[in-house]
Amino acid sequence: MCLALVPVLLSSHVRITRHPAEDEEPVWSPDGTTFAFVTDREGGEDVYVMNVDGTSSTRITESGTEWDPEWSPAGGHIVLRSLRDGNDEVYVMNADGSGQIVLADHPSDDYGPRWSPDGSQIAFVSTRDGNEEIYLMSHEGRATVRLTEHGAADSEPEWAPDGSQLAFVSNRTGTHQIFLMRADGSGVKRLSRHAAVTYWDPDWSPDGSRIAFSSRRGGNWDIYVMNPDGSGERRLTEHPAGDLSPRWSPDSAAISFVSWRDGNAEVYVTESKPAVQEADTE
Ligand SMILES: [Ca+2]
Ligand SMILES: [Ca+2]
Ligand SMILES: [Ca+2]
Ligand SMILES: [Ca+2]
Repeated sequence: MCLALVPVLLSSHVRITRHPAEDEEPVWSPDGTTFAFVTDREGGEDVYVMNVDGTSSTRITESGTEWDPEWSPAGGHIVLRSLRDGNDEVYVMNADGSGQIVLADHPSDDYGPRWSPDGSQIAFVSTRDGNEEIYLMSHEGRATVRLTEHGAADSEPEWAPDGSQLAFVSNRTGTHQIFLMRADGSGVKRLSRHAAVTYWDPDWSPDGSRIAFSSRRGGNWDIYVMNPDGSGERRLTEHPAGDLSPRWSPDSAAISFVSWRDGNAEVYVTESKPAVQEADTE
């Protein structure tokens, strides 16, 4: 693999949380004022909301086994992964934590929910057919259909902003790579171009112009962006600590992420300016 490194000015990173607990999985609310995130500040992992400057954090779940928060496109609801029933289920609740309802209710593990841009469907991951596959259900938890059918692990679904395609992660070619498929599961093609490295956490910018992701290269996780055709990878973080979980701001101008650079997991925000351009060739 040939990486042509062209150093330019690294983008600035602003630290949002300052707490000895593990603060992870920040997701911007659609109006850009609030993060939902996961933290173990009070014991187990629960979902909290806070202002985007890190103030006024409020716990909205209570089981201590909650992950994968995701806002509804209209902002009134949060869908998440919960282990409260003994296996992973997808739950939905009002954004203040009230009205919690199970959606994907199955003895298998069900997790990773991502709401479709029009609000009508939720993509999620389930092991109900023997290995990790990606499914769609209605936003009310009905009419579940399977999108992937492959013996490899298929996870991390992420909608294109126009709802026509989903990006996802699969290790069907040996390493974890980012793939694209149509919203009916057809037309699967590999998007990421460096077969020897690990890709994770795809997140499509709301303006459709780029896909952010995390990637482990040389043993180090960093945040990257690429064009929606897989070209033009650019690295946004350059730190030996783990940098993961990128999420675009609603205006596509900034990316939140998690880093362990200050000794425990904290939430940071970076501008999305390119830091290092890498060649597309392997
Ligand atoms: Ca922390
Ligand atoms: Ca389940
Ligand atoms: Ca599979
Ligand atoms: Ca790093």
